[in-house]
Amino acid sequence: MLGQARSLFVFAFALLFLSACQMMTPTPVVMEVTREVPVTVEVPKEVEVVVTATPEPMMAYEPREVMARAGEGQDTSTVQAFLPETLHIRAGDTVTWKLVGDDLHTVSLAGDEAMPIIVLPIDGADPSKGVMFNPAVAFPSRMPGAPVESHDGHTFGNSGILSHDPAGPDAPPNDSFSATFTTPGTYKVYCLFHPWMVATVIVHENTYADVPDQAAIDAQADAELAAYQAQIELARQQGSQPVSMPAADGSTIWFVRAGNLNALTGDFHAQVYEFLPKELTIKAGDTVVWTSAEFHAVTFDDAPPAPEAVIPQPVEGSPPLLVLNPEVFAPMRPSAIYDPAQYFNSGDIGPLAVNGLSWALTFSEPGTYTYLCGFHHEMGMEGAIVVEPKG
Ligand SMILES: [Cu+2]
Repeated sequence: MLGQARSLFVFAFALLFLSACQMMTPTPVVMEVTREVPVTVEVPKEVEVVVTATPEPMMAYEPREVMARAGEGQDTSTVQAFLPETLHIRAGDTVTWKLVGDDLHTVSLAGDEAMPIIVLPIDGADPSKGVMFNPAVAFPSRMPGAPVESHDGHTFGNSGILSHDPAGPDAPPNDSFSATFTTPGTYKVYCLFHPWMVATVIVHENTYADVPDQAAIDAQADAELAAYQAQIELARQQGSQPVSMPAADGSTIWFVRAGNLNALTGDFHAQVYEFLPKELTIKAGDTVVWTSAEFHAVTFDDAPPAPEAVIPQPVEGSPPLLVLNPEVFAPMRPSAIYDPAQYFNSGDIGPLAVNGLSWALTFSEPGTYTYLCGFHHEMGMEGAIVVEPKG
């Protein structure tokens, strides 16, 4: 979701990363314990002999840092999953999730309170005055330079919006999130943008021997990725053929998928961020209906470049407000018949959207009309409708 807004976060994160983030890993603790055990030996007479036994030194558990992935897939191939989906670690271990794919995600740990909602009114109460990303969602819970957060299930922890782009002129990108799991138990890790993107961290006692090493974790992640990539190829094939039905007036109604996922399984983890078919040839008078598999928009932009999805609004002394641009998020349909001289936009359509699951437009004039997804065009989500003369 919102791949388009990536460059804006450069500005947004600049304030948070004025000093370079220092990654603080826990110092391994090695304790040598010598125990003096008094042993009383019975000997004749009143002589008492005390023998001091020195057992093997006990090695305390050495905490590890293991790496996992948040999201995978390049360009329009999108894997919305934490890889591996399940991690076995020991209490005291630190997990670092690194953003690998091109889409935006968060790595978020639930605390005792409900997770923050994604979007808030700028004004506090009145959404008609504009909405923004909730700062609790958009920005990291850990301040730059602060130690890695410990998580025991009671405190909210959040990466903020992960992005490959640098957070500022001299700052690294906010592209990973680490947490130290202190207490045995089972913990869930969420992406606040993609509700189906959930990982499970099973934290064993620190004496537990059978946890996978990094090589085994990577192999598991690669195997899960390969399965998702196979689903992406299948979804792409399923969406490549145009689908149509005759309309009552003799014209044709065409269906284009905005984004696609495996139609048989409906699995949201593997998605194609494309219009399928990408280019569709129709006749003048025909209607195109777009349906969405996720969070996409159909945007015919009369005055390129396309508007930014998020407009940072500076705030003195704190991170900017990340205002959602209504030009991209809200529907805009000046007429039922397409007019190249005007801006048409479906707003967000699909299962995560508030504007409905589909959006339609009728084309009356021959020509080639390109369009894009207002949220994902930077990832390559663009299409074209070729309108041929009738008859
Ligand atoms: Cu999209």
